[in-house]
Amino acid sequence: TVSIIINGEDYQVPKDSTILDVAKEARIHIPTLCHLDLHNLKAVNKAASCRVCMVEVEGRNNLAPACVTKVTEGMNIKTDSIKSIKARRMAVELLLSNHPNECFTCPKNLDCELQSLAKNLGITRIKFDGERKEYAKDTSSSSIVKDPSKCIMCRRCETMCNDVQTCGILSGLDRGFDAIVGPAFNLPMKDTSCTYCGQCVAVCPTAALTEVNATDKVWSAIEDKDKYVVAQIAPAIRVALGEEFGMAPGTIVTGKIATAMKRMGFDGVFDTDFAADLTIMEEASELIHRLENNGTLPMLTSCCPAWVKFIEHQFPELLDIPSSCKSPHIMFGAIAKTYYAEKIGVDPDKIVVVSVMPCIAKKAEAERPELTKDEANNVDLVVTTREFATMIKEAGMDFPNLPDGEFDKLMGESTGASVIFGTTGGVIEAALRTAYEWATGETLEKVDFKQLRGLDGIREASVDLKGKELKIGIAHGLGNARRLLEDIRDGKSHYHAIEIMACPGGCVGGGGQPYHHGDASIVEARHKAIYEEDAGKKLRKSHENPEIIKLYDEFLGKPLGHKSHDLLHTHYEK
Ligand code: HC1
Ligand code: SF4
Repeated sequence: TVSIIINGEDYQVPKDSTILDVAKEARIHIPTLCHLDLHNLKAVNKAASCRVCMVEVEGRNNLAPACVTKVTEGMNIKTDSIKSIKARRMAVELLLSNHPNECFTCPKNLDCELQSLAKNLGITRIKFDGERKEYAKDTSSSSIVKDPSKCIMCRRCETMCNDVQTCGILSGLDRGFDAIVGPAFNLPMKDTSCTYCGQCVAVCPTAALTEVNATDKVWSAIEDKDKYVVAQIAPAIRVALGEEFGMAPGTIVTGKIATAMKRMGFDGVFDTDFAADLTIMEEASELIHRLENNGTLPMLTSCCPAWVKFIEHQFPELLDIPSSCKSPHIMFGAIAKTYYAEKIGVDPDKIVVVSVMPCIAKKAEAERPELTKDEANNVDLVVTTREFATMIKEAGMDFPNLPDGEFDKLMGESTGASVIFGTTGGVIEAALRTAYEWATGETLEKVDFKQLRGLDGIREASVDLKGKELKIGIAHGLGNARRLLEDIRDGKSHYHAIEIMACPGGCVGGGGQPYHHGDASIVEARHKAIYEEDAGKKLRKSHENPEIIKLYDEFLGKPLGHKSHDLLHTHYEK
């Protein structure tokens, strides 16, 4: 350790720490902007470009950026001197002088870190009134809008895309006043290998990167009396949406969501969890089929669209290993426009399926040619958790005080197995709960496969299927996925089944979830809540869902049968 003084008080702190780290530990607030510490993901943004965290160090002429300056023995630091406060304000005023002046209509209004910093530093006018750089927005993709005029060169997106996701899409372009972050040659996002995971959006402090907003389209569909609009919510929404209304991370709000959707005017209010149970019926059957018939192994889960795009771009030679199952929300759309349409006697062309997802990639997924080749698209519109929260606010609902409602019949029932889809390891655990019973013919008494759980980036476990060992691999975050895929490509993988989710934490950490500003404890709280919701469910295994049993009895026949093949499976080609 070393002895230092901060704001007149003595501290013993670990050698090699930064001033910012030790200040945090001492509960001394130093404002930051570009700084992003994702220690749980082993990534730190060290750009030190914003000059907001400047502090005074005795004996030095210049102020020091606290985020990258290491403490040394005897260092005497002042974080709150007039000189450092003035320097911070100057740094932010300079940023604002080259930033569009449109907070009212900005998608990040009240969620913007630059905006709140300006407020907290007491900035009430912009001193420097020079030329502002303006760039065209990139609206080429169905998932992400890039608005370089709002880029403050913090490089957080770059750290996320390159160091965590290993996709290498975003980097600094040009220099000085013209500098922005973007894809090489400033290509439109749709012409890059971007997976639309949205992790760059999740960490962008301003609105330089945001999701494509579909809320107006959803309201118009609801307003259109000719349309029959059904909504579904993803597993991970129920443990995160409350945050948008001041509720603690991990608060379970499933019932309130059902009520909110009904009050918004949706004709049918459903749960993607129903479709996750359906996915397990097909995916567990596919796994057993591959195991028993010398099929391609390992089998990889395929419900995460960013991960599917990643394998298409980065490992096209491995495209035969993901499961052929469509993702749950897409399966939901297919069943809503066939079975459900038939049951309620509505023309499928009139049905509009809206997915509420924690994910930005789901927007582009819903437009994939493989999934839209039928006359009716499987899913018509996708909004993120954040967009859905905005809709609830627009409708003036007091969300935390809404009564609990229920999802509608036919596609609203779900089991604990489907809930855990929302976090890393959950899909494979759900598949095992069913595959175990089908492969062994025995009842699985203990449904909690604790060995598959946790938040380590890569995990492995082996499960005994009555004498047959099943080896499971799990990765979340695309950098971790890359490591498992490299092993498969090089013939070094020993797994039978692998679950991959593109976002750190799985869907609970999705790019469309309430902003967590890099705070790992928020994703952790959502992760815990998912298992809590699972434990509280009466039914815990997908094949026990009575609405799923009815769906097979009355419509689909059997898993991997003809109808399933047509409606629920696909084939991805680059
Ligand atoms: Fe997910 Fe899925 S779990 S992909 O992570 O398989 O987005 O929540 O909806 O489709 O069910 C996301 C979550 C979600 C699908 C399911
Ligand atoms: Fe990179 Fe994901 Fe952002 Fe695309 S969406 S630029 S892959 S972080």
